[in-house]
Amino acid sequence: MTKTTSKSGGRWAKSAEFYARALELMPGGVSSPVRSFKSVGLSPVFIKSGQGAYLTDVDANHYIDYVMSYGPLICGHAHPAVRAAVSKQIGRGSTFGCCSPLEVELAQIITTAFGSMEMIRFVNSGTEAAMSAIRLARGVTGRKAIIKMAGGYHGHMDAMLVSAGSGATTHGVPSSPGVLPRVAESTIVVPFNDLPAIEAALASQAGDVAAIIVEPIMGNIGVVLPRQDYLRTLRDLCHAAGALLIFDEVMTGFRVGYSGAQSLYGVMPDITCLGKIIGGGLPVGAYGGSAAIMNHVSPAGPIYQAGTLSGNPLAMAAGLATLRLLDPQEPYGQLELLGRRLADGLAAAAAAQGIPVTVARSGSMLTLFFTGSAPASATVGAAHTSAGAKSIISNYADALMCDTRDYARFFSAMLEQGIMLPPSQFEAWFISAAHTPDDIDMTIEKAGAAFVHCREAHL
Ligand code: KE4
Repeated sequence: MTKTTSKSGGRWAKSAEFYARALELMPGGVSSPVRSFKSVGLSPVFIKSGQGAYLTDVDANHYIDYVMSYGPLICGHAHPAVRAAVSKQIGRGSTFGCCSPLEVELAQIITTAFGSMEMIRFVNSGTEAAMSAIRLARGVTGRKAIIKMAGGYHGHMDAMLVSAGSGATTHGVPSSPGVLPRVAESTIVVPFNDLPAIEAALASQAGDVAAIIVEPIMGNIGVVLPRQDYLRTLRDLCHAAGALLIFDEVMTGFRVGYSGAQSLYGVMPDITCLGKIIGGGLPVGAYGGSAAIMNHVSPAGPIYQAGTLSGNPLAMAAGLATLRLLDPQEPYGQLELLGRRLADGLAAAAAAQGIPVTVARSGSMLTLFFTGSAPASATVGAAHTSAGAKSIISNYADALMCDTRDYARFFSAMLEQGIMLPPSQFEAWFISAAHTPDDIDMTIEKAGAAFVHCREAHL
């Protein structure tokens, strides 16, 4: 179990028992790798329940939660409206293998919120959304190559589990065993926020690029914001090369604003991927775009994609209940205030201990980067910085220079104090509408103690 646990005896005893059993039954004892706490050198905590902004684990430890299931729960755990909608629907059945009115209702809300999406297809995960969007782009353009960002995460489909190849703008190489080199070689990996790299990659593929796929605000290397005009120029370069622009807004959709990052930055993609919030905590993904593009998808067109539980009424009910709690103004105004309060408080608490950090944020998603060893070369972005912070993280290479040991120390010290953070430097923290200013202030206070712990580790 965790080092902390061995020190404090049985505080996480039941989690340890569950983990021992889980290790016998599931690879790494988990259903998704990040939950293993491996990146922070600890053993995982097993959660019994969530309520609003709070979690309770199987040992009755309570936490203020900033994981929030990695984004879906913008209104908090077990929201009454979601519980009522799911309870009502489950009594009528969860899935029919037939069309249901709820998928039409949810499609209406989403395509109204996202003006670039005239039509939408529901799937069951963000991975499926990205996988289907890439197949669609290739089918529509008749082209092969896909350009993605280093550190960009679009789910676990083979073509996206690719690292940059030897030549910066040539064929990718598999980043996981089991991905065939010939699949990886059609994926070109370039740094985020680097327009010359995009130009070179497009030129190197001589008209064979089907699409560029990008998280418009990166969230899977930690939160990394696009430089001014980056997205606009990226779109123009993409279209000049005859390629489609795919925005993966699985994390940012309905998160950074009611109409996602594309509205925030005023740049409309050809295809958008969504997930997380649109399912309200149940498994829902989606991809969408113009009718001209989407009508290539079966059965309207020849590009095949299907799913037994796609659009199932139970998940649609959870998604509808959640999106009906949102509008273009709220809870985004409240979340901006809470996000700014937390980011500023973290930066100030770190500065008080002389710990170099950068807090990058967009609304209610943020990352506290421990920049003690990050390059001074990284350019300035729109982020909260603490005194002594050497840089603003602008791409994956910068993020990889961060001090993951300090993050692990900080994570452990916060967990001990009842604050649940994502167990990796390279993830985003999420604030929900259920978090209160008191929760934020308590988190900042506990972060102060955790930064002392980090400072003492350097003495
Ligand atoms: P899922 O297949 O996990 O529903 O979505 C994949 C995905 C696609 N695109 C973006 C931008 C994403 O952030 C994700 C999933 N995000 C991770 C969090 N870093 C999910 C957490 C996990 O893998 O357990």
